[in-house]
Amino acid sequence: MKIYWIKAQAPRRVLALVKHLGAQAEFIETSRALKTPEFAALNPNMKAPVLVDDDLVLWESNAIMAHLCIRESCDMWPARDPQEQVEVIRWLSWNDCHWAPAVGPFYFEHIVKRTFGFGTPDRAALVGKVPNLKTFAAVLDGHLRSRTHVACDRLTIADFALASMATDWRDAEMPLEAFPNVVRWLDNLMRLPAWADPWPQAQSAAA
Ligand SMILES: N[C@@H](CCC(=O)N[C@@H](CS)C(=O)NCC(=O)O)C(=O)O
Repeated sequence: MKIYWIKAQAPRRVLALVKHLGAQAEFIETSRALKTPEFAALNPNMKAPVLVDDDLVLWESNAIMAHLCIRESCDMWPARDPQEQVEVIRWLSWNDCHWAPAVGPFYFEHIVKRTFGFGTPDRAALVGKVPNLKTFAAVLDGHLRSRTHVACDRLTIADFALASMATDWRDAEMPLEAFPNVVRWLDNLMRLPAWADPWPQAQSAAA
């Protein structure tokens, strides 16, 4: 199995899960190859992550996480329970439509720019993003008031999806201090070694 990755939030979900599951994989750092025809043949979106598992070529981190759970018999994707699948899909959808767009501008200005050398954060551009972040942080905080995890009362791929940008909230200057249940949930995830340090050590690089 091969995982094509760059040091960014969507690959982070997949890399953390592979490590958490103890699955064997070759990790291919792809930042210099994303826009090549060879990589476009794997993922026409020219984005990471991509998983290659025998004949299967899979892009989209949530789908990759579900595949990994099925492959490794892990209930972080509830393959045998349709009602739990509904619950996980609800939160994956909420992430894509609401939470990721709310936290994404902060993640981009502070983390993406620093990681890829795109310049300094434009804090002024973030001022207008605060109300939307607070709106959806309040939803998540209320949900987590009586829960340790986002879905199914246990760790699922929904936790990794929702936390993939928010986990950097302090560095990214996301105003989440007023949402203690979100902070507790993010701090607890950081106690998972695979989540705290998902990045592969030895890297092969795509040309
Ligand atoms: N929805 C996709 C997002 C993929 C994506 O946007 N990947 C980013 C990193 S988080 C990327 O490859 N960016 C490089 C680029 O767009 O050039 C997923 O979850 O896999």
